[in-house]
Amino acid sequence: MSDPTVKGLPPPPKSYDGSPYRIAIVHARWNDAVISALVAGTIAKLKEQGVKQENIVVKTVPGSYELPFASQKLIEGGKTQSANAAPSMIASTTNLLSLIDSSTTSSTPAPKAEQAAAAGPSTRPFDAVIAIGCLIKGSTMHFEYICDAVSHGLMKVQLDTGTPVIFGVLTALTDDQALERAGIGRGEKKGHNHGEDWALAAVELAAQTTEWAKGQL
Ligand code: DLZ
Repeated sequence: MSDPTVKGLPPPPKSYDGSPYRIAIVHARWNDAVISALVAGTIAKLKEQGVKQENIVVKTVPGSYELPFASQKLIEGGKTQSANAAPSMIASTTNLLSLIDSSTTSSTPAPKAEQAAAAGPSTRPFDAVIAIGCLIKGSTMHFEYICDAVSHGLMKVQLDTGTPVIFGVLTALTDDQALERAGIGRGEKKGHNHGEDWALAAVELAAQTTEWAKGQL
């Protein structure tokens, strides 16, 4: 009999507020039922941790083999977008300062649209990427090659870019193993949605690497 105290992700030593962070999800489309459940579980848990809907960017690729390349390109794209947005950020800061200034001479509050624009989607680089796929073993060596390439590829991307990449790839021997790890098992045992764990890991890594980058150890 399995010991329930041995397996699974225990809670982190402290809780993390996900509200400042921008997270990318890139998912394969192979094995859609499993993937859809995993992506939904991931997004729900990210939001529960405080990550804003507008700061969750979701992209798709055909299969898991494409995940490392897509993760790398998304991370680069996020950095480029952030650099391009910098001049308009300065402009909007100036606008906000002028609003503060005018508030000393007038009691009129800032217009709602301007407040909303200031609180719009973040253009900061991605704080973490969650790569989601589902590989199910068939009768050839295809599964072994792809599992190996994807796991090594995703590790390389996070080490090369300095952005955490969460390994959200199920490597299942049977359909039922995959379904149970997405929380949609066919029997009475529905299993557990691992997307929730990947969301928690993304927020934890985003928070910690942000602190460490500032020398807050
Ligand atoms: C080709 C293939 C096969 C057989 N099985 C899966 C799978 O179980 N899960 C998955 O995510 N992708 C699979 N693929 C597609 C490959 O990952 C990849 O998209 C193609 O080989 C094109 O590069």
